[in-house]
Amino acid sequence: MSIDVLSIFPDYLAPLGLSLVGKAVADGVIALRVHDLRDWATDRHRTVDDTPYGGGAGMVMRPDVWGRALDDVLGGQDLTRTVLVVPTPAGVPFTQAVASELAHADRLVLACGRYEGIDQRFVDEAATRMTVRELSIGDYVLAGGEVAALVVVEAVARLLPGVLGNPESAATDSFGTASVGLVEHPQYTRPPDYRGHTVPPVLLSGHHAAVARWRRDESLRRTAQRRPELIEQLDPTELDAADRAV
Ligand code: 6GU
Repeated sequence: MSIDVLSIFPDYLAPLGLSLVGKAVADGVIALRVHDLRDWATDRHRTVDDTPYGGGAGMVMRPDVWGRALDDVLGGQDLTRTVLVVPTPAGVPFTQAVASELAHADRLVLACGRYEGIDQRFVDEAATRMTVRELSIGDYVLAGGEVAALVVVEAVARLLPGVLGNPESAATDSFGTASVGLVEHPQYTRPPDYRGHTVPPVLLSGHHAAVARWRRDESLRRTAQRRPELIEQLDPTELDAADRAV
């Protein structure tokens, strides 16, 4: 997969060179390029924004600067499997299902806005040529799209073939395919006694069915406590008798 990130703070994307995403880039699974949007400004001050039509606070990013940057980054390629991702608090919620869809693209371009956002015409014009996803990573306001871009790239990268050491962990962790709609059970490792806190005995029992049942119960209990709205959305046919007892 090829991933291009456009930002006025390209250094903000430096963490993409580390850890799981950094390894995927080093292994050639991801071709990653980070660009400075100001390279497409035309004035001496490399201006990328202007005051909002209609008045109000803040500045809006100019569509012409963004449009030139996008065209250059795309470089006249076939756009059928290209997705432009625009992080914005006004976007559709970014979920594991959206990450899975994005993982099927050949190419992602992430347009990180700052200030009051990007002129809507940039998004609307791009949408006449390619798939565009305006995405929000949660109900809070960040100063710009860069952190959201890190979130999206990492969530997508770990779904790409050959990126995770153990593909099963992508399927079993919270919101993965094997446990749709439940958060994960707690995890334990050595030592068996940490400052007086011991490990649930069933996990030391060697009884695999009992361990699986305990984990399922803990997932349900945690989900009910922390994410009651997810319990409402559960498919009742996917609950067994033991689930219903929790
Ligand atoms: Cl994608 N961008 C910004 N600026 N703030 C956000 C967000 C995105 N998602 C939640 N808050």
